[in-house]
Amino acid sequence: MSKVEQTLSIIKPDAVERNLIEEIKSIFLKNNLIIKEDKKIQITKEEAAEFYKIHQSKPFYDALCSYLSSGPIVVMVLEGENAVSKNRKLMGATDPKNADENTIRKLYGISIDKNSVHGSDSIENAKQEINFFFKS
Ligand code: IDP
Ligand code: MG
Repeated sequence: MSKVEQTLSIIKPDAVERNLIEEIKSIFLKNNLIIKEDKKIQITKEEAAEFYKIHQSKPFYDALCSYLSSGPIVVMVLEGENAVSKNRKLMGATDPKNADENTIRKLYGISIDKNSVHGSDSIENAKQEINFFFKS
């Protein structure tokens, strides 16, 4: 069963810095994900801490929040059939070393922390994350 869904994608600072915005967007478009919303912003560490609060008990939480707020990011709402799982598949594994060939993280990720993209991991989280950046 396929259905049209929305998911949140973020192009992280390492990829924005390397001018990979258009390359990454083209991967979504080629795979039938429409970019419904799109903005380039820089968030504060406090905002990053709120966004990533699900990870607050992890040893890498502080570094993760510092990193996401360290430079401009591009936040997007992607829409298409099975958008949540499709985006996760296009992104590849969290650690670029383990990511499949031709995934965004395999192509562009530098390391587990500088892994170029974020994507919502469930429909429920997608709704929350979209609302976080694009309040309706
Ligand atoms: P995901 O981005 O593939 O969904 P999560 O487990 O949700 O992965 O972790 C969120 C982010 O935290 C990852 O994208 C990565 O940048 C960072 N991260 C995850 N695990 C580690 C780690 O073991 N060390 C450093 N950073 C990590
Ligand atoms: Mg995650």
